[in-house]
Amino acid sequence: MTKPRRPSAPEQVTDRLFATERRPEDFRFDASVARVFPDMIRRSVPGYTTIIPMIEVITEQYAQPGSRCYDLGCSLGASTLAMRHGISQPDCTLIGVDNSSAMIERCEHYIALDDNTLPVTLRCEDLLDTELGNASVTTLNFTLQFVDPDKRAGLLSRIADATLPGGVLILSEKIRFESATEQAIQTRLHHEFKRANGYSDLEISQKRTAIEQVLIPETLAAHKARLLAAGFEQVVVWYQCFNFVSMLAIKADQSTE
Ligand code: GEK
Repeated sequence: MTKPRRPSAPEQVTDRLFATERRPEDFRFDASVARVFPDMIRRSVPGYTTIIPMIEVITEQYAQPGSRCYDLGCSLGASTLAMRHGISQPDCTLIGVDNSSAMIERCEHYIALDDNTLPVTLRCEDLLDTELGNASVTTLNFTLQFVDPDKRAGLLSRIADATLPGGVLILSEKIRFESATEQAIQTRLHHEFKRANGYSDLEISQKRTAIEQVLIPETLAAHKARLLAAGFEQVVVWYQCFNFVSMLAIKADQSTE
C-alpha cells in the first residue's frame, strides 16, 4: 500500500519580528508569531528540519495498536503531521495540544491540507491540565522549555504514568551546559547558525532579550535525572546540534519488568 502524500511545506512568511531597535516585550505565542512561525523555527532552531522527519520514524517504531499519541505544544502541527504519517498501527488516536489560539487556528488549516486521513483532535488548552492516558508516543518538541520549571517534574510524571509499557516520550529541548566554556562555545555556534540563516545581530540580540525570561533551559543531566525519576526506564539522546537536543525516554516493557 502506498503511503498518503504529504502536503507541501506551509507557505513561509519571513520572520522580521525582532528587526527593530524598540525594547522587545517578553516573547508570546500570539498571532504575529504564529504568522511567521514556520520560518522562525526553521531559521532559529538548529536541527529542527531533521528532527521533524525523525519524529515520523520514531512514531512508526513505537506507536501501539489502539493507543493514543499526543503532541504537546503542537504549534502549527509540524510534529503532529510527522506523527500522523508515522502511525501505521490500527485504531490509534492522535491529539495535538497548544494553549495559543493563534497557533491552533492555523494548525487546523494545515491538518486539513494534509491528505493522511487519520483523525486528529486539537485541544486549545494548557498542557499542564490536558487529560492524558493510554499513550504509546508523546512528543514535547521544544515545548517543556516554556513550562514553569517548578511544574516540569509533575508534568513528566503524569506523562510517564499515562504511557503504556514500551511506550515513549520524545523530548526536544534547548539545553544549557555546566561548563561556562562549553556554554559560550555552543551559544556562539547557535548565533552563527542564525546569522547564516539571515538574522542580523540586532535581531539575534532583541530575540534573546525577549525570550530569556520565558525559555528556561536546563542541563542534559537534569533532564535525564528527572525523566528517570518520573518513571521512564531508559533515556537515549538520539540527536544533538549545538545547544539543541532531542531525547527518547522509554517506559519499561512489561516483559522486562
Ligand atoms: C513543533 N512542537 O513545531 N500549554 C500548551 N502549549 C504550550 C504551553 C502550555 N503550558 N507552553 C507553551 N506552549 C512544535 C514547536 S514551540 C517551540 C513548539 C518554539 C506552546 C506554545 O504556544 C508554542 O506553540 C509551543 O508550545 C512551543 O514541532 O517556539 O521554540
